Amino acid sequence: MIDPHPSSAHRDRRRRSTAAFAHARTLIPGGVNSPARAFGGVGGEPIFFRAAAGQWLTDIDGNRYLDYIGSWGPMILGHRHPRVVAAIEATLATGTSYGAPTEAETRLAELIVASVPSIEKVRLTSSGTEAAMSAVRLARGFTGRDKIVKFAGNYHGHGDSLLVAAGSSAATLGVPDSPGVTAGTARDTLVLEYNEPAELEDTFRREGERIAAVLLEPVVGNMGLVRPSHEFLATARRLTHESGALLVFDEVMTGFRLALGGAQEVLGVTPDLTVLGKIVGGGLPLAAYGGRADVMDHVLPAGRVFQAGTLSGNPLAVAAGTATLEALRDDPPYARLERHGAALEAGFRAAATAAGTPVWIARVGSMMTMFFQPAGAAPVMGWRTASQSDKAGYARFFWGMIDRGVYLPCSQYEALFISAAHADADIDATSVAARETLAGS
Ligand code: KE4
Repeated sequence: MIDPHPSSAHRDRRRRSTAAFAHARTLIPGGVNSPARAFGGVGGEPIFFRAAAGQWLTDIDGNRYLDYIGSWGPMILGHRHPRVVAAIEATLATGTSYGAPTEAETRLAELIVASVPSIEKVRLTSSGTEAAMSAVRLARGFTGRDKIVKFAGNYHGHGDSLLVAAGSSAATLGVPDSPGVTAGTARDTLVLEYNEPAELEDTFRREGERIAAVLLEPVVGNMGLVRPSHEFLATARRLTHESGALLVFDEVMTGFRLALGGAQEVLGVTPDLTVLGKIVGGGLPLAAYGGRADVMDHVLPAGRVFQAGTLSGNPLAVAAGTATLEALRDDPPYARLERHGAALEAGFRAAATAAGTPVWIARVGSMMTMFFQPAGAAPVMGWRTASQSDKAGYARFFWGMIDRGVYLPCSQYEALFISAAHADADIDATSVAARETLAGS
């Protein structure tokens, strides 16, 4: 646990959050419904919120913050976008859940297929975990093989076979392998170092005919932001193709974020299956997995690979996701997000340089991480280097920015997200806050 760094001013301005957290802990494990919110990576106590609009969050003490997590990615349009609110309200007027098919689900499927060329058929689920877990089961069912290759620092939700050397909150909490994941389960998951093509080659030499799939984040957000090398992705694509294994892109975070077609559009690499979440649900519980029709047609009831869900394709979530994707299609924000991303990167870099703070900044579009690294450290290209970050240094930065009204990810091992609602003035103010924070730390 990082030592708490909140200033006394912080504690005084968030008395209601402190009380709310104490009460929540008596009823909810750790006081939160997801460990990523527990502030384990930055110390201190989580802040409780009561409202959001556009790029702004308001906590239960009435403090306002510029929001750079956007619900960990979904809120690319900003909070309470009029098209999304209107779509949810209109759906509310006719019903919220049927447990039966609706035409709205087919319309969302059409939008996903039109946006992501590698997806010919798609199945909706209620969370990214469910979608990733199902894609793994499908890859095993389609190939008849058992082994899955994943990469340290990549997080694919909390399905047992994927909670092995996970990134995201598991890494932040220093618990790479969770209790409860059996040795038998973990045995079929091979965990390699990201951006190490030679290691992947060697693994396929030894295990190729037993590997069902290679699963990866095509741009990693869950160890902080790490870009793939072209050689790494090309090697993964070649080896899976040659061996009959499937290449699965986990685009829960990057899907519709880096482009309408996700990271695969930006990087020009076509996977066999894609896992989607976050933005595709517009902030409501909805995720998806899809890809080659000849693979997807193995999913029950078209095929024999079981997957189901009471609230899969829930009308409210489908309405929010559809409105979000239509807004992204009709008025693509990606040039604006790139401009703001570049400006924020320049602002953070200038602040670190002025303060003499050694950092490594990685960014793709509106996703960015400033790694607090030892002076002269190697570029952060995988978990081996990401995990060397100065977590206490990041924690001091996080709390200094909180005190200046900027809400960054509460972990060095997460990416920040800029929304289409952020204005030039917000980006400038955030850069000034970073300069003041690093100068004072
Ligand atoms: P969910 O089950 O949380 O909807 O999705 C799991 C998941 C799968 N794949 C990727 C690439 C992801 O980033 C995630 C979830 N991301 C974390 C934050 N990095 C969600 C935050 C949380 O767990 O509370």
